[in-house]
Amino acid sequence: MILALAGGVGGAKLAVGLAARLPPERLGIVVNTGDDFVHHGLSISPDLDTVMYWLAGINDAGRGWGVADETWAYMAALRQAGKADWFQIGDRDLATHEYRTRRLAQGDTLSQATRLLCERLGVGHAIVPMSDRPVATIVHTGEGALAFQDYFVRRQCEPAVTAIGFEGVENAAPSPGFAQAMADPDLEAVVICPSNPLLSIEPILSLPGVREWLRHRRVPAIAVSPLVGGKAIKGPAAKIFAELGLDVSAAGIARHYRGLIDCLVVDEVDAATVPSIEAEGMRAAVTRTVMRSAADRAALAGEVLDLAARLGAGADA
Ligand code: FO1
Repeated sequence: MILALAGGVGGAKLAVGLAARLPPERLGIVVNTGDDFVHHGLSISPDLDTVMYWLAGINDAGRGWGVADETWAYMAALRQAGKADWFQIGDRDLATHEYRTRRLAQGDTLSQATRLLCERLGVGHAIVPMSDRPVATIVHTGEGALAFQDYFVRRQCEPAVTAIGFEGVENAAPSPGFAQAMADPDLEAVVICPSNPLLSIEPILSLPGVREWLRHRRVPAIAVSPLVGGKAIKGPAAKIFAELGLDVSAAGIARHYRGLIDCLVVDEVDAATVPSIEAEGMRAAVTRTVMRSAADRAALAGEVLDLAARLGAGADA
């Protein structure tokens, strides 16, 4: 069993590659829920939906989030009614939020609602929320504390970040699916997807017990760097690293994950950073990490799985 930790688009792409390589019983994908919020009365879980739409093959590849061939009648109606329209909810996407909201109101957990949504879309691989309890990412900025989507979408990540917090995390717990995967005797490896380490992966690692478990696990843990040549493929990772005074490079990612992983996978353009990654007490693997096509996604997943098998066997990676 391979346990993947994922956030938004970068996570979804590697998850798709892993799902192409592994049958459902050999893959569990734990997804960040720190971005979740209630908007127009709808329970919205952007990262869960991004991973789900990508695995279902109905994602909008251009935007990264939402559904392909979307229509926008609901947004037009909201606008006409003078309601907030800064967060784009397509008509097809609305059906997901409506169903999740209804199931949660009926007493389902987020894990149960997610499983039903995945079933509806024919997604066979397990996508599980990091927790069934609410955790809200709060972005502290020069303009004050902002709720995650206020920072990310409404303010377009413009305010300079001074700190990031996860409201409710100390009272949350890993979801049953996540807890089960961590305790699974058949667990073979942990893969940290190339998602934003501070916004997407950190909420997962901040759940009670998770960081300690990762530190003491007996199976290999591999992360794929989301930075290529000091830039993020998508999103504000590089900008936030710089604002927080962190090293905006693959070596900076290695420092961030120090003690938690055995190996960092970096892109070919970052080959020169290998010694500085190894100086953080981990291995480095160099390959093409930019995933533009299904073939790229499966190739990177294959490399990561081979690496995990070699590390698990105790061989030189
Ligand atoms: N991201 C945007 O930049 N603008 C949007 O209007 C927007 C709408 C949206 C609707 C549903 C959904 O599942 C995701 C959506 N996202 C949007 C993406 C999302 O807010 C962020 O990408 C993630 O939270 C960060 O991983």
